[in-house]
Amino acid sequence: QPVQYLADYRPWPFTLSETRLDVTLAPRDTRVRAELRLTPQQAGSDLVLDGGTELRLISLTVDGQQPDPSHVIREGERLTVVAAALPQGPFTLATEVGIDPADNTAFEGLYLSNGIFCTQCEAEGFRHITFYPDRPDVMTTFSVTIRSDLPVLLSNGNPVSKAPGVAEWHDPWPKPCYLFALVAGDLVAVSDSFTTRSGRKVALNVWVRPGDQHRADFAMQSLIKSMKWDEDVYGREYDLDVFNIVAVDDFNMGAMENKGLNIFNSKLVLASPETATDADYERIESVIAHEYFHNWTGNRITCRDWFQLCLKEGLTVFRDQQFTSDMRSAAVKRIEDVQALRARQFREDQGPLAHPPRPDHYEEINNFYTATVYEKGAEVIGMLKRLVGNDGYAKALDLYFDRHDGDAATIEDWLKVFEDATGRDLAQFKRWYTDAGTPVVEMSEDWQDGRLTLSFRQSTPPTPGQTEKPARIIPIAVGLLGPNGDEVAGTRVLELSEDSQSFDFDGLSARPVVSALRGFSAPIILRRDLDDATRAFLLAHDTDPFARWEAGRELALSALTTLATGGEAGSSYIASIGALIAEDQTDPAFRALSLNLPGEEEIATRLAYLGQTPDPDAIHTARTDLARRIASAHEPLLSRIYDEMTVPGAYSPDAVSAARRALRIAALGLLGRIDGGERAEVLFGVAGNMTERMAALAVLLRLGHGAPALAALLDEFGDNRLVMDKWFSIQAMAAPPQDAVAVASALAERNDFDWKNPNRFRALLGGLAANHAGFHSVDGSGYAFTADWLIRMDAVNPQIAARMSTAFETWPRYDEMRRAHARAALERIASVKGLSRNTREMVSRMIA
Ligand code: DPP
Ligand code: ZN
Repeated sequence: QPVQYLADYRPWPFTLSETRLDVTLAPRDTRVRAELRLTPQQAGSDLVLDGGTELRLISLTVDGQQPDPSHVIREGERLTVVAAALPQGPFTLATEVGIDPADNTAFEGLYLSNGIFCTQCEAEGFRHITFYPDRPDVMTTFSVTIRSDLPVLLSNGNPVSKAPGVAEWHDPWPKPCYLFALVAGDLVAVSDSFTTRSGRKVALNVWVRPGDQHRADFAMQSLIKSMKWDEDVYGREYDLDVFNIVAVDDFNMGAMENKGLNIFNSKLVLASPETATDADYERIESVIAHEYFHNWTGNRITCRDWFQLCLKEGLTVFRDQQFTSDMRSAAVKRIEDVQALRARQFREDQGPLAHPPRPDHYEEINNFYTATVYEKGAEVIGMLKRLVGNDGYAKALDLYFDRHDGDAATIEDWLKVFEDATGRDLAQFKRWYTDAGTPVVEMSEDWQDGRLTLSFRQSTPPTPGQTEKPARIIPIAVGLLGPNGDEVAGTRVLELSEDSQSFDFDGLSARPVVSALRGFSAPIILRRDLDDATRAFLLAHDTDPFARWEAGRELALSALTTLATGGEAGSSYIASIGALIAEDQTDPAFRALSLNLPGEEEIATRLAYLGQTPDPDAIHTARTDLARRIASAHEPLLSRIYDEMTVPGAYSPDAVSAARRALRIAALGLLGRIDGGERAEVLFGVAGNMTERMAALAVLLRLGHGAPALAALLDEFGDNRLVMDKWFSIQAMAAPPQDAVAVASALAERNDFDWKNPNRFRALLGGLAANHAGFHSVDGSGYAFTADWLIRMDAVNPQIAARMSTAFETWPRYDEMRRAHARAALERIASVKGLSRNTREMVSRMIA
């Protein structure tokens, strides 16, 4: 199956009304007996099931009879029972297979993670458990029997019975097999309950390894908040008697929304003040919510096929973003989301891996769990909401849940509910789903006789396989500020639909300053000619928090790009940022976000976008110098902030406390440029929380004197996987660029570099990739090191290798020398015999 096309979709020619599984667990020889109740829908159809080549077929019967062996054909990842061997009416197919979970290093299907049996079936993992129609549009009820001596045996749905050595589960909600889950192990639960608004009492459990219970409370509280929020905001109630969450150490993704039995990467469940940072807590809260919200957007309404992945993921990300905005600060959340979108999705859109939120072809679906499908998918929904208004959105969502509950739906279905609920034609809007690339919108202003005219031109650069980019619907939220900084016109949403368009604002007594793209109203690049003085004015006065932050960001970026290309700049930014952080009334989190300079990757992206070749070393130097100048210019102020922004009392991960710590460590990072690391050294020793300790450690590592702090952490947390992941990653990330590859190589030699664990591998390789000037070392050593490890990982876990290969996705924008090294590294990967389909697809797209 080389390339799959959306256009080739055909319904499955059978219906499946029931699935019964009976699983006898053993590390090397697990037996899976499956009974599928099938009815042919088209006479003469062969029954074609998916099944990994490693499945050992032990028996197969149709209505209890063994078919003639010539009627059962195994070919690649397929098993076919030819039509001649099948009844015309309903029948039962029964199979038994043997599998080897202990040998499953790809962590897809049923595998062992530190003695815990667990599963991961999205997207196509169920075929590694048994022969099955492994496609999301085949939905049915599951009854599962698990046989094992392990104490805790879990599956989807509600428990039916439990006796020593055997447990039965029944899931009454029809579901596709990618939502199947099974867990068995020596686990303990942190338990609570939630009563839904219609009075159903739901037992809640977060299952962890014995000894980790005290790190699971925050996850439980996050779950309870999510359940309440989905009732209050979307009117969605939970629909089973139990909701189980299990934390496992080896997990390819962050977490998985299996019906009633979510399985999580332990780093997104376990948290205590000594081990987790504020960012970890915020992420745990949002991912717990995300997976819970999938119960309606993903599980009750699923996807017809994997091309529609953004139907559930874009919507569920949008919902978890709304949730976090309600739990914390909406303004800060929006800025964080935009930063993440630019760092990951804009980067993707500008390079060889660009694809639309709904792709129309793929080789390996696991390569499409991307920032474009997820985060851009969420942005597209944010635009829809802006265009139809809050009431229109609420009506459309109610209609979506009414109309499609129990369905495997498409993006067309999704857009149709908006059209039907609001009367709006969304044919042109649909391009956001089908077209790749980030639109560039140029805005210009004309001022005459009290009338301001804003003119816009939109264009989208070509992306692989898509050269023509017709105009899209783009909502641009605009407000006007008077010369004294007061808002003279509140936010108005201008709707672009053509290549060029103008809008007038009349009756103005003086020329206003335009605050544009408020709230980041569309995922575009807005270009406008603004001088530093106007940006500084917006940074001082804009009433829209995003636009205000953006003005500061633009000031910083324009200084940094100038500095990185040999010019002189920065004084305007330094002055403005000093004024902003001195505003004691302004949210510390906002001040922290404004004070943190754009990263080196972001500067490189901006330079590339301006048509220049980024020089990673010059970028690093420019950023370091500007940070030092800011610190020198504002030392007393930063020092006062550092001293004042302490948080009294016991650690709490709430937004207000986290905001103070964020501003404090932003100040620390700058002061560390001029105080020789004195403050960081003290803080590392006295801080009672991981947020401040990691920030202090980063300062020390950048200065090249992190050794004592690293030794202290190792001593204290050497047996805590999650802390050790941070220990690995921060060293690679914060090392001075010229040392980064050597640091990473030395870390890779350690016995505790348990590289087959996805978190540990990502910590080291991802840490190096995040060290921009280190990874892009001009001698090619960063590329070569990464390629060596991708090749090694590919043989063990193709999903992780393919995902991490995106470290290379920006290679075409660098200079000739670096390009030659990067290409050589990619070609070396491509030449590996037996390279996985996953990595092969990624590498060939990148060197196409
Ligand atoms: N578990 C992944 C997520 O929730 C894939 N569905 O996004
Ligand atoms: Zn999701």
